[in-house]
Amino acid sequence: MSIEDIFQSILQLKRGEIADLVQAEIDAKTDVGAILEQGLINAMGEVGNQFSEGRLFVPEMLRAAETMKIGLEVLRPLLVEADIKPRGTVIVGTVKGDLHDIGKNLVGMMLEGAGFTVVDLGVDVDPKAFLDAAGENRAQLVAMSALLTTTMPVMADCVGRFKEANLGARLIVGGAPVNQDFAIKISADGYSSDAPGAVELAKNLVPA
Ligand code: B12
Repeated sequence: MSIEDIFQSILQLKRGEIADLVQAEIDAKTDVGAILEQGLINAMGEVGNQFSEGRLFVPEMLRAAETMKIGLEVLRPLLVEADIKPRGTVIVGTVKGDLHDIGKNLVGMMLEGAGFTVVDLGVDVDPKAFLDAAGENRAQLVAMSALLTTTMPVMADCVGRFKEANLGARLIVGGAPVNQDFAIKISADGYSSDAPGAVELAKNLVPA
């Protein structure tokens, strides 16, 4: 068994197999980062390519995502293994109109692993819900995810409302179509292209 088998199990939509495959790699002491990147994340990238090329459709994309999530749950204890005292509270969510949650979940897990208390608002979160949750939880940081170009403007709306409300929480953004230029343009406090980068941002913006 190998990481390639994990990659293939996602492409072949084998929901029943992936948990055992991931566990086998963990037992074999394969690097967790490699399982995550080369097995799980790369497979979703390939699913996206096949969707763009019209070789795979929404129902398959959904099953691939479900398969990936099962694999991610097996990795979860290793990703959140933390022995650090609480560092602060982060609100995470995917913005209004957007139902993609795998990247957001990964960011949440890694932030948890770094000692942050994570309040996950799920998907399709409107700016007011981000604002309310940040106030109620006295959050230091809000991490927003968007996977669709059409939902990126919601991030701008959200940043604007936070600045107006002057709550003091910092805002970071991410997701496949988001980039540094966009983050600067909307006056977000930070951007990263991946979950470890989100943790670095969080540590810098919310010092222990
Ligand atoms: C799986 C998937 C789905 C699943 C989602 C299931 C789920 N529970 O998430 C389903 C089938 C529901 C779906 C639906 C749709 N999808 Co879709 N989907 C994907 C796919 C294949 C993978 C996304 C994924 O999970 N990637 C893996 C994770 C780990 O990566 P990630 O999300 O990018 O997250 C990483 C970083 O971006 C970053 N990050 C993420 N969030 C954050 C937040 C912060 C703060 C930070 C710092 C970092 C960060 O860290 C993460 C880990 O490293 C992508 C293709 C792709 N290459 O992205 C298309 C894709 C995003 N989908 C697309 C489309 C078009 C759709 C639909 C409109 C299709 C349709 N016709 O219905 C619908 C929209 C539904 C909706 N309203 O949201 C397009 C978007 C095109 C665009 N430019 O807008 C893509 C790019 C496919 C393509 N190539 O065309 N989709």
